[in-house]
Amino acid sequence: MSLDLSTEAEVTWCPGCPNSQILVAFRQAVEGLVNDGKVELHNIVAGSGVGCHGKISDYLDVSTFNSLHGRIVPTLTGIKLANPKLNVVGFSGDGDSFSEGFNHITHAARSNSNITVFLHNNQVFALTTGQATTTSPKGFKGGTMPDGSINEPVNPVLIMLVMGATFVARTPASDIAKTKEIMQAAMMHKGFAFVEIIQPCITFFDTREHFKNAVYWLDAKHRKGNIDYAFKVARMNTDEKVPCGIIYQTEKPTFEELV
Ligand SMILES: Cc1ncc(C[n+]2csc(CCOP(=O)(O)OP(=O)(O)O)c2C)c(N)n1
Ligand SMILES: [Mg+2]
Repeated sequence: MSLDLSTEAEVTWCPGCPNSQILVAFRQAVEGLVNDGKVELHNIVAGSGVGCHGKISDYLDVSTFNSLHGRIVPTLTGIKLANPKLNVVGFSGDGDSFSEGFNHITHAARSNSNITVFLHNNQVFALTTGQATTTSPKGFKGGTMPDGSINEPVNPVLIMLVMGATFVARTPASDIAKTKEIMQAAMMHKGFAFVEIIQPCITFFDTREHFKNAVYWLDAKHRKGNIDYAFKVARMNTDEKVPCGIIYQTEKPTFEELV
């Protein structure tokens, strides 16, 4: 059965923004899971943070919530704790969860809250017109740092592994079919699922060419629960090659079960 998950809200992302590809992938992911009987539509909650990415909740005809900047993750944890039947997913930005909300995402991973976080990593504060976030590369030039950012970037995949996330993946927004599959796997995972989505900002930090050439897919047979392999993948220099796919998956009791 085809599900129409669109809304009447006008899509105001820049024409060509990969956020639209993430939106399509998620709609397809939900449609597939609902049609396969794996999740009921009324049990899906899709929250978002503040930033361009955050508009996604306006374009999804499911139960949604738009949080304060950096606060989507604890909001989702609260929703899941109040009603564990819900399938709770959040859309966050690199600024949202690795700058303002860094403390929240790390602790949600540590406690293995049974939620899913999709990180729209465009390596920039896009909505506020192009300042450096924690994931911007050293030397990144923006309005507030015309001579280039002086800090080393953080690596979201590595941080999530260190903090104990039980599902960690990376996918490029440009590959809608693969992103959909990974979203479905993340939403079906029991425990904290984190997906870094490479989402070049075509207006303030256009990295499309780099990622088009650098992305490659991991061989799935190595991944299951192999933390040494996952750390090796996470530490790879993404200036050269960008490994994508499910990097790590394991099982642990969830925060909600333990509470
Ligand atoms: C506490 C707080 N600090 C700063 C802001 C201003 N602000 C709004 S959106 C935004 C940028 C968001 O960047 P990111 O999370 O990477 O999302 P993107 O726009 O790149 O999708 C900022 C800094 C705010 N709304 N609240
Ligand atoms: Mg951003």
